[in-house]
Amino acid sequence: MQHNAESLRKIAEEFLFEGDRNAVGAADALSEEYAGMPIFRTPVLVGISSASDPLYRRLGDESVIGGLYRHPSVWVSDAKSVISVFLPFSDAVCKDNSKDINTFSYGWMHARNEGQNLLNAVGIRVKEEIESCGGVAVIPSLDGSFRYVLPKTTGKPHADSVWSDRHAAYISGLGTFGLSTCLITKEGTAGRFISIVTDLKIEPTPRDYVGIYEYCIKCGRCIKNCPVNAIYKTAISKDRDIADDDLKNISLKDIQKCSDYVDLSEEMYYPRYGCGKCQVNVPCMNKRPKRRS
Ligand code: B12
Ligand code: SF4
Ligand code: SF4
Repeated sequence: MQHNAESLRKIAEEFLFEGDRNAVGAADALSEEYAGMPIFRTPVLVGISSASDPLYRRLGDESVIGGLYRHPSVWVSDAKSVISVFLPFSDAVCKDNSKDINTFSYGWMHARNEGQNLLNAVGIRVKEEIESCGGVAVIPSLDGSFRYVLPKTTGKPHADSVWSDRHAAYISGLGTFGLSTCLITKEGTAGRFISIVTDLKIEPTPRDYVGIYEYCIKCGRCIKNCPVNAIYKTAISKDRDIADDDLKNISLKDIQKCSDYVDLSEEMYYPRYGCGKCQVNVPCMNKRPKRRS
């Protein structure tokens, strides 16, 4: 079968909503009221990019991701396409995390942890579909060699990783970054991404944007929401490739502060963790935000 973005999207969506897979199990629930809470909502988004898109070469620049990053052709020799999948969080998850900025949300932590397991299963379902069509497929984030490093270790202002699912989503036409550095899709920013690299040729999804921060309306709500002020207005380092128009308003993040805060949630709720206040109660939470005219 010759797949395209829509056929893969349907496979992912059907799998996600089969039976009661998309709900927090009673045995896992941090408290009774979370049992049965839906984790994701429709529609699942799927974008495709060509593995030979020149942007994939750019990601290795120190100012974009850095030296750890591996090109799609390192993950799959003769890679032809990258499939990017976005699962938006349910209204219940977003509502729960919107209730109190200074408290870790059980609903969000379930979405981070049980949601990630479900996202992995969706990724594996897509990978198996590709394999059943004779393709080779690799999910970088599930590969044993996946790793990332943070400023504390490197002294660099941002994280470096062997693969970034957000950058793959950007190249695959799913959306652009925001001031929080989170990726904003047409279904918003609250949700999770996974990517599958394959040697099957699949028609790429056109990008309806040029700038890397084009969907962000620079309202600053994510900055206000962050409990540890990890997102702030600052001077832009000149080596970062940001459109002139964005330079006036842009904010960057203190990733280390964020990471330390997420670690605190883990100390309190191990094995679960997560914060995500920058992704809720914001105009880009569940849709592409509109600029006021
Ligand atoms: C390492 C990591 C972290 C680290 C560092 C985060 C970071 N911003 O890098 C820590 C622990 C702090 C963290 C925190 C969180 N994370 Co995290 N994390 C990751 C991970 C594993 C890798 C991220 C990575 O590669 N960063 C690399 C750096 C370079 O990325 P960057 O700084 O954003 O990149 C900028 C530059 O490249 C710049 N740029 C400059 N020039 C150019 C040129 C071009 C062409 C381009 C494209 C870009 C560009 O633009 C980017 C945006 O400013 C991914 C999963 C994955 N495998 O991808 C999840 C991921 C990014 N995390 C996610 C989430 C949800 C969170 C949290 C909300 C925690 C939670 N779950 O409760 C917070 C949010 C923090 C935030 N505001 O970003 C989601 C993001 C979803 C989204 N909508 O964006 C991801 C994608 C996980 C997933 N599977 O969905 N995370
Ligand atoms: S909250 Fe506003 S400034 Fe922050 S990423 Fe969303 S649209 Fe951009
Ligand atoms: S995840 Fe929490 S700590 Fe990290 S940037 Fe977002 S709001 Fe701030």
